[in-house]
Amino acid sequence: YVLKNSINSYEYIVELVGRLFKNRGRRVLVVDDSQSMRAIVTGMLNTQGFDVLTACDGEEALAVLFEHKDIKLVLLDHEMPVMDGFNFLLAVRRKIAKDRLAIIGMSGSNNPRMSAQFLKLGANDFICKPFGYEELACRVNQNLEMQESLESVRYIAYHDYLTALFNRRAFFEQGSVLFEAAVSAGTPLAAAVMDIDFFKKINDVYGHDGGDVVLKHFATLLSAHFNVELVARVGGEEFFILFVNADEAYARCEAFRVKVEQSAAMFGKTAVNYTVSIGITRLVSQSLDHMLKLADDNLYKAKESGRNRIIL
Ligand code: GH3
Ligand code: MG
Ligand code: MG
Ligand code: MG
Ligand code: MG
Repeated sequence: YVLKNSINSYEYIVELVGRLFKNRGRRVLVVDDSQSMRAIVTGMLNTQGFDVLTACDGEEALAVLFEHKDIKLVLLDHEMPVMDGFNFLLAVRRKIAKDRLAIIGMSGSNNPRMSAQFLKLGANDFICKPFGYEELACRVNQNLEMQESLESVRYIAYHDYLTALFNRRAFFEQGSVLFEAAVSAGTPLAAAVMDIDFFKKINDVYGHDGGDVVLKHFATLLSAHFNVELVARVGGEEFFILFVNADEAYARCEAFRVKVEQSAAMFGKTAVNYTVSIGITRLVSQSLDHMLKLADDNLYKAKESGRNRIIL
């Protein structure tokens, strides 16, 4: 009898335990002027494992939101003193887009346009008061899952799969911002293009997997060495670096070139030695693209004159 009647609650408990683990550390903000509403919603969300913060009007909510950058979702009442839900939405959406922070409007108003107004002002979803535990849990979890899918798509779009470095798209999007800033401030930038020497030979000797190990090894050295510069893998064994401090570029690249020369990638038990050639330019020319073209010309000269060297 007990077994037969506990199947539903057993499934419920399994689901809940899963949620508790999944939601641990996920931060949600509940904004409502009613103390009892805040308590009810907080209780429901705590059961789901969420870390819940509260605010009793829009202005307080803005302060909480900008203090806690890890808030992923806001449950937002409409009528509140000081700043209502609509004005909170207007203020937040000027700074944080829909795909970075989920906002779910809540209202018990009988105005039939309430939900549409919330959505038009930038809410991701709407829930009608009074609501039950199940609907709240479904909407909150669904909106968070959507945010997390977007986050992983964003990550994939801007990173190289093999090395986890930024890719070409990330380099040019972020690099253009730095380039424009340097042009308007009149400060010189430097750009470097790096290319592993005789990489085809590494592939020939150790196979494609051996080549991949070298690429990962190189990427690890690169991100450890150039930890403040913008670094990206832009092609097979080609990498771009953008220096905001142009004066340091040559010395930092030379130290890196030596580091690459003196360390080896481990392919199984085999130490694979390799070197890198580097072309640098420190002009601010008409575009970032053009700067990299000039750096690439220097890379070509570095290759021509014997490899494992830098041309500035
Ligand atoms: P150089 O010193 O002139 O740069 O000679 P190189 O052999 O490095 O020249 P090249 O740029 O022609 O060779 C690059 C090779 O990199 C060709 C390509 O098969 C290989 N490659 C490109 N992407 C990958 C990758 O993701 N993994 C591996 N293992 N090889 C790759
Ligand atoms: Mg209210
Ligand atoms: Mg080449
Ligand atoms: Mg090469
Ligand atoms: Mg190449």
